[in-house]
Amino acid sequence: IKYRFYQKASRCSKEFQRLKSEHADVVLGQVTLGQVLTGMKGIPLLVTDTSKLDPEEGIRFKGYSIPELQQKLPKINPEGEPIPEGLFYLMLIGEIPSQEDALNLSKDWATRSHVPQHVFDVIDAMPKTSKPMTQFSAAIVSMATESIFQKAYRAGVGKKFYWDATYEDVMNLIARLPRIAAYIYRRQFHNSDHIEPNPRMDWAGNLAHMMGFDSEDIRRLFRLYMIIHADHEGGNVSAHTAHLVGSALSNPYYAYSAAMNGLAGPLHGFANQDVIFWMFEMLEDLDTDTPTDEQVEAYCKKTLEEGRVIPGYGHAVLRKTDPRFTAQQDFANKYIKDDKMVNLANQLYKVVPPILGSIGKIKNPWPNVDAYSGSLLYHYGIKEYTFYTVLFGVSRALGVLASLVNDRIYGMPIERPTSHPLSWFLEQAQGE
Ligand code: CMX
Repeated sequence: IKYRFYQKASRCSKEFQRLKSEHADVVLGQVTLGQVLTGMKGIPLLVTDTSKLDPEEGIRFKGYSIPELQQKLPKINPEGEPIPEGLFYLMLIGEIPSQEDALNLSKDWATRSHVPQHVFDVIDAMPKTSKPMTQFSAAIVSMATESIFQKAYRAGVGKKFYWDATYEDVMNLIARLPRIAAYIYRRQFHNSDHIEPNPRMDWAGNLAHMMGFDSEDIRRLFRLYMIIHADHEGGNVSAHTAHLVGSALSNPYYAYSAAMNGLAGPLHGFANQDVIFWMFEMLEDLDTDTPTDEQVEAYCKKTLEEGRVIPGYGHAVLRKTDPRFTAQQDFANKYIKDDKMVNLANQLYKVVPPILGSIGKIKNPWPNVDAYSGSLLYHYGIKEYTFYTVLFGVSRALGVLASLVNDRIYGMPIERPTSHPLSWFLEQAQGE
């Protein structure tokens, strides 16, 4: 896989360098003050090859939509969902892998999955009251002791070989994340009764196994979950953070730990757990498990009046229902007959968009990925929702870290946009 990646990516790397040297003056568009003041939305600033987000259609990974991936990527169980190894291969190399390619990747990650003892010691040293994402981020950064990139850099390895050491770090890091996540879960919620990995299992199946879930149902859910959360082009907070930190040639452990600190924010990956928390809060407040649409509507309005956001709804880029939401809803329709939280997630999909749409300022009243994931996890018995964002973090590594290897093989420079004081922007506005 490394050789195949090198063959493909070195061609792109030449194109990157050619664009830089021959076409640097090409104008890509205009930047408005509005874009600067609303989070730099829509400015084409980043080169990311793993996936592209269309506002109307949603995410495509190397050109493939989620339903296409569900059809084309290799599966272990023909009735189940594809294994995420196949998606990583696709994002890294740009081709749908064969069954053998995906299984070889699974084996490769299994051989790399040993987590050094000091990482567990770091987790164990933290109070149990520390949030799972705090433990996850700390565990990842503590693993920087293992960085092959850092050692290679210190040894003076040439720039054109940076990608190779980055690739090794990235593969090791991805391989170890399930063990770290499961360790945090079992420590926090199962009295540190840890479960050893099964080296014969696939990456997502093994994560479920180490968390204590061995049913085919959960493996199927985890494989779907790990695929749909894996990447969302380059500008989202976690992906952009890893790219930015990596651009300083900080090692992949530093870069990914930083990305996880961004993912932990309530406007980003924390919504994964915030949604279910808010849904339970609603049921408790309404004192019923089966609220009417009117009750749900009134509760949503109350949330908004309190100045809070409706978690799981809205998006910085999307302008339609997130296909990642739809993939999960289809999954629930297929496998879950009647479930309190799944029913409520469906009911919210009916009630929330008209309310948000009527406010006017909200650009996208439709649900995002986080509006459904918690209900599915909860249904299958993973009820400890303070942990959910860690699962998001395991998955997000696939896209973000594949991009980090690209960054280094393309020879991307340190990122350094320009800033100005507010007075400068006022002057620009007055000078119009
Ligand atoms: N509930 C209430 N208000 C919302 C809202 C929601 N779900 N979505 C957007 N708004 C508000 C914004 O807070 C903003 O208000 P102000 O002008 O008062 O600051 C206004 O509507 C305009 O926002 P926008 O341009 O439509 O959306 P942004 O790009 O600024 O924000 C997002 C996008 C996702 C942060 C926002 O929709 C949100 O807060 N959603 C709820 C949290 C959530 O689900 N996050 C997960 C996103 C997916 C992910 O990364 O995992």
